[in-house]
Amino acid sequence: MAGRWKNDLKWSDVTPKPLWQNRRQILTGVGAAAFAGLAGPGRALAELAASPSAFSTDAAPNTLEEITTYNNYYEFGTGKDDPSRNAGKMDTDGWEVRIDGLVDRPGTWTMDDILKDTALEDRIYRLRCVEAWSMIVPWVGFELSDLLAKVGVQSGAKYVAFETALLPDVMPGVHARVLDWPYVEGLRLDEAMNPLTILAVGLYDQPIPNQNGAPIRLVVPWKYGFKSIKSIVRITLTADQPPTSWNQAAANEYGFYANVNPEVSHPRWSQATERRIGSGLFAKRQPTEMFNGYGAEVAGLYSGMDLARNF
Ligand SMILES: Nc1nc2c(c(=O)[nH]1)N[C@H]1C(S)=C(S)[C@@H](COP(=O)(O)O)O[C@H]1N2
Ligand SMILES: [Mo]
Repeated sequence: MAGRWKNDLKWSDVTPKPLWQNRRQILTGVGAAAFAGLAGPGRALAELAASPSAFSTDAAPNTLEEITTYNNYYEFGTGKDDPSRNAGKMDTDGWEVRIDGLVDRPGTWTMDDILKDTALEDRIYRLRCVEAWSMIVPWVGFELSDLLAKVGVQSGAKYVAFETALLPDVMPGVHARVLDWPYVEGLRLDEAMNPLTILAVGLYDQPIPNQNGAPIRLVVPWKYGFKSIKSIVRITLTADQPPTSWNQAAANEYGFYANVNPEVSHPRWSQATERRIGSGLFAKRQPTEMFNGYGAEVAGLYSGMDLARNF
């Protein structure tokens, strides 16, 4: 869609900035000139043009600094600041996503293919990690259902499986057997088709930083953060429930569904409350909401299911 980017730039024209700068600075001529210098020859600076969404929370987003320095991306290390220190070496130029399985048009998609005729939206979502911390993140993305419609989901498909890139040369974390790499995740097809489920390509109106899952990652806001798989290279439509990394690592701690649920404790800690990142050392924990507060949109997906058993 023309105008997806200001100046009609293509995804491949954009270099995510090595250093994140104040947005106000970007919009001034001085800032833009400084960036053009940083971006290097032949590369242009773009700001993602996205429309607002009724699905956004009006809660104040966490700062870009918080969102990009407190991360879980175990391929780059298990420390919260490991991804921001290590993920810069991942090269996302020429990224491709293979879409296959029970689809009418299997194939390999570049980011330009994926974003062609795709309207981007701002989605300011709550993110609740299974470790009982939370953030508010202003994603830029589009509904997964838009992409699935383009590939044509066949009637036998019941689940969607996702896979993260496995790049041992730049991912120090994959040399440790914390998980069985590559990181894999999955959704039931109706969960994948829900309008809340997005593929994010941006954050704070800029291409998504590597540590947050560049160049394209899943965001499923009513589920624990580990379902929102980063740096996707493969999407497969399947008839059977696909294996998922955390469930395989510890099935008694991490279920396939992983819906945020304050009433179902993790075996080692309560999920009733959460710590909002950036709220300060002495801030009160806040109550965790069923489905992370998205029950009006998604509770119907689970009617009749025992959510304590299907955790
Ligand atoms: N490939 C991959 N995806 C991943 C993870 C990971 O380690 N590897 N961590 C998950 C977890 S536990 C969370 S809470 C979110 C964190 O996303 P953020 O760092 O953008 O806040 O990413 C999820 N996606
Ligand atoms: Mo998480």
